[in-house]
Amino acid sequence: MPVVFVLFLLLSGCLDSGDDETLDLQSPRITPIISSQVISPDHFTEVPGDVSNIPLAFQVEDENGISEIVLDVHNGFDGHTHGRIANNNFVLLNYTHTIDHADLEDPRFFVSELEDDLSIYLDDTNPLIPTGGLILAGPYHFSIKAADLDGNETSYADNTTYHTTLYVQRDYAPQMEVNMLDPMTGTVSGRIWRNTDHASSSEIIFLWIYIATPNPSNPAQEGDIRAEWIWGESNWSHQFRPGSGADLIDGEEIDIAELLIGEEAIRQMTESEVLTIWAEDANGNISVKTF
Ligand SMILES: [Ca+2]
Repeated sequence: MPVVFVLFLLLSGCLDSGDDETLDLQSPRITPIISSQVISPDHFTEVPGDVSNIPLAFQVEDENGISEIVLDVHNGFDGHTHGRIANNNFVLLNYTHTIDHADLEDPRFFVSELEDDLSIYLDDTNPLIPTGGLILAGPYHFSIKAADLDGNETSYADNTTYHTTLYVQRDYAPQMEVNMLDPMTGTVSGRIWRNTDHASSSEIIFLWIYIATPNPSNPAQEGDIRAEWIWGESNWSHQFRPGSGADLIDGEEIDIAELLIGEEAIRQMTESEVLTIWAEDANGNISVKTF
């Protein structure tokens, strides 16, 4: 037998003989439930205006036992508000829920299926939303973290914490539709408008339109932006773009074709790129849709 191979056997024998096999360095694994390809809510979920709760479906496993699972939603508007939106009934959506070790039937395995009704409520069923309060539409960060009994925690850095952005749309926030998007001819048509049927709507004050390649492997970001346009002035500061741009002519009804006519960046759009529209109103709502 070659010397190197003997050494290998001796070394692996040594490793196996200690207490090492009981040492758990692995954080809990957060995965989709068996019957599904994805965790719910999925990456970049757009929550329609008439939906009042976001169903959760995921499972968590750890061989040495789960100590806790923490679910969290907080705003991803990326900044602070100006004083001008402080005097209305709108509140930021907040949600937090902790599942403790003591709550677990099986300490090594937790599963929440859609029918279990573990949901994020978007109305005052959620104790963090005051009675009669309206949540601000906008991008929110959602995360599922977990820790095991040995203190190993999931992390954002290696994506073992599940995290994504949810785009919560509301009927009182800016509305938008794109009827045609044709890179061949460089044509975009559609509209962005204030929903005057809703008493809590307000005028549109800011528009950010961008062309980007979505990056699902980096769910914290909106993708790699190739071209962008800005009109009006935002209520929210943002890390990656200016807070104001060219004058916004109309806060009630905006023709997208007029805004983007002749833009070469539309003609250059590839199969993997998308057009995203981010519209804000005077109350602080943000509507984001991707086409
Ligand atoms: Ca573990």
